[in-house]
Amino acid sequence: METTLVLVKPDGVQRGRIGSIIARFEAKGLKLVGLKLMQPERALLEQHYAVHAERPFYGSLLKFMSAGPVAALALEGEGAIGVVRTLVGPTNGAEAAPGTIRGDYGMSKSFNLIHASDGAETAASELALWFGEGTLDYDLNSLGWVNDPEA
Ligand code: FUP
Repeated sequence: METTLVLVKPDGVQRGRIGSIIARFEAKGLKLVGLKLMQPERALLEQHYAVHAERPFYGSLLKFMSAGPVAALALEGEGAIGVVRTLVGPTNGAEAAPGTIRGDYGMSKSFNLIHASDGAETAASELALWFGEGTLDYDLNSLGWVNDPEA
C-alpha cells in the first residue's frame, strides 16, 4: 500500500476543478486520507520545489504557486504513486493525452492544474511537508453506509 501527495494548484482551484479532480481519484478506487485547502507559505513552496531551485522557471513557479489557495490531498492505494501520476498525465497540458487530468483540463506547461509525487522518496518527504500532522487511518466501506442501521 502506498500514499501519495496531490496538490490542486491555484489555477485548478480558481477554475473550479477541485471537485472534478477529487472525483476522478475516488472513482479510480483511491482512498482519500488527507484533504485541506490552504494558502501555502513561500517557505513551504521553496522546500517543495527545492529540486527545481536552479531551473529558469523556478521564480515564476513559486509566484504562481503562491498566487492563491491550493488543495492538498493525500491518497492511498496499491501502487498509488504510479497510478496517480498516470491519471495526472505529462507536464504540458497541451500535449497530455485526453483522459488524463492535464490532458482534459489544461493547455499549459506551467498552469497545469495539479502536482503529484513522482516516487516513493518524494511522496514520503512531500507528505511530511504538507501533512506534518499525519494522515487518517479509517475503513472505507461504501455499502455499509447506504442504510442507517439505527433507523
Ligand atoms: P511534473 O512532474 O509533471 O509535475 O513536472 P516537473 O516536476 O518536471 O516540474 C514541476 C513543475 O514546474 C511543473 F508542474 C510546472 C513547472 N514547470 C514549468 O513551469 N516550466 C517548465 O518548463 C517545466 C516545469
